[in-house]
Amino acid sequence: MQNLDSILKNAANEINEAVDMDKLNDIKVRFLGKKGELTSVLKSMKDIAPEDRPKMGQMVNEIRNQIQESLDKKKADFEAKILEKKLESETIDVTLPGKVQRVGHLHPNTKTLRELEDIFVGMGYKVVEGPEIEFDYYNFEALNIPADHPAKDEQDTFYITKDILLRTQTSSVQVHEMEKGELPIRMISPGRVFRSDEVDATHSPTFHQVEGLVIDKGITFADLKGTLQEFARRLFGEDTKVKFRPHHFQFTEPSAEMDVSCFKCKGKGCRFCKGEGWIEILGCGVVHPHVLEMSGIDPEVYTGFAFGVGLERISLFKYEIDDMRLLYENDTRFLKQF
Ligand code: 2NL
Repeated sequence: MQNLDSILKNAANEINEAVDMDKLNDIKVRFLGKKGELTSVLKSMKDIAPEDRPKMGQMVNEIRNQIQESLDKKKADFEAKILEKKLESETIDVTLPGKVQRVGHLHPNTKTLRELEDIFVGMGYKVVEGPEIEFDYYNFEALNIPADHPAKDEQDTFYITKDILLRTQTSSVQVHEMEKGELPIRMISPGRVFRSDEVDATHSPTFHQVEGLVIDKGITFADLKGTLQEFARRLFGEDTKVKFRPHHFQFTEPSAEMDVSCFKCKGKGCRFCKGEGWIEILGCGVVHPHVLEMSGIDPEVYTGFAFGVGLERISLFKYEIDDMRLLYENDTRFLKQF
């Protein structure tokens, strides 16, 4: 019994002085483990008088429980201290200024494109895309611009081989659509086009176009005027006026350029329209019968109109930007304004 008493005292002392979890575990093994001091007391029961054995067993159990309790308590102390340290080192200063989550937005060109698409989809047109690399045939020949025609010079482009080039207009997409022979056609074809141009405020070797094409029985220049006038009103506002000036394109006859009244000055003349009151925004015309014929459409049965808009040109005008290069430089200090 004296032995038990000293075991309890020793254990209590050691637990009290333990400095970490490892030490505690060590103590547990030494006092309570299979080869520990208490177990060896139990093993020596055979030397004790049989009538004292139950009492002895009970005491050993009590001491085991007491030691276990002290160990648990010390362990809880350690855990509390560890947590306290962690909380101290990981404190969050809720008064610090927050990090601003910057949200981007669409590029002005993308906004303009979506607006154009919405307008024409609303009028029943479908949006069709096609390859940027094309055969000379689809870019020029099928649009009434034969080899060695001087009109080809105006649209000088980048050639990959003699017959394969970077498209100068998205009309090529419309030629593919006409060749399918599914009529009527009501489509727009937005996309990137290429020209061998020097960079300046209004030119770039690559820009974007949206071309439109309608082919059906009985389509006339009146349909073209009505459609494009409605387009201009939806894009620039109800009171926008339009003006058609005669022009020449190889692929349309007759052809015209359409001006819109300057939405800034309402036609009075300002910096944007260079005092003109009008701004040129697209080229258009009645599809040339030979163009229909080449794609397998009978010009005696079907007629159509077509137009081409430079996307950047519209963006510059709508967002009052005076240099096209600003749209390509991707300087967010500039772009975030729109
Ligand atoms: C411009 C304006 C235009 C067309 C594009 C076209 C397409 C087919 C048939 C006939 Cl498939 N025309 N597109 C028509 C008139 C003008 O673009 O300034 N182009 C150089």
